[in-house]
Amino acid sequence: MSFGARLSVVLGLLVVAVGLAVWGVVGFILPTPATVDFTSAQPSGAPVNLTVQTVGTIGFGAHPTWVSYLVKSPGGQWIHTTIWKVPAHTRINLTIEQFDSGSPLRNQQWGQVAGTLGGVETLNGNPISVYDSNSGNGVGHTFSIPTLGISVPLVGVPSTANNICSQAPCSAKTSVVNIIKASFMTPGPGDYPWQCFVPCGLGFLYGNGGPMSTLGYMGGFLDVVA
Ligand SMILES: [Cu+2]
Repeated sequence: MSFGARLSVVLGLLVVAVGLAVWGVVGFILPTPATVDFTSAQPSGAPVNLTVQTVGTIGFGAHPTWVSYLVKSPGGQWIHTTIWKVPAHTRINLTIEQFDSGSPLRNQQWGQVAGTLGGVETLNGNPISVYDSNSGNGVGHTFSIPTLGISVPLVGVPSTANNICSQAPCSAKTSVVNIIKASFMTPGPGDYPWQCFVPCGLGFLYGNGGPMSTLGYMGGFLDVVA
């Protein structure tokens, strides 16, 4: 190997080492959203009630204009995080308060309810197994856990409503809302990523940057424990 070749190998390895160091330090410094623990919220084996909300603009924090999920703690407090600890092999009764408007889906597949008990969600009390996003108010977000085959489309509120919430936490008493409910069973222990599949990151490339790619907004983890 010539001196030049050896030099470029060394320089190449140096670049990789520096890159890994920067990646590690940045990852360490970046804040991680808190975990809300639902494992002791009810007697062992009993269903867990998990209530979340979606809002078009969260109205506070580092990115007040971003779209986001929030979760209601077992104590009844709204918390801005997307990491939820739940017990394994347990029925989760999910309630999603959807305060955001919607639009026709780029991929109609995401109008399909999947992986829930009975293969349905209820939209303001009416069971549906699929939603045609080209009708009505379209779909704003999905709650999807790809590794579990679960997906719940969140039908949008009318974009013409004059009481659309723009400051979280939102209240169904004062803002237009769609209440979506679905139940599913948790699998064995593990960290299961969940996310929204509607490119709702307004102002970002193809709608997939910003809140769509930042933990704590349109994606998180279901931390399933034994
Ligand atoms: Cu979304």
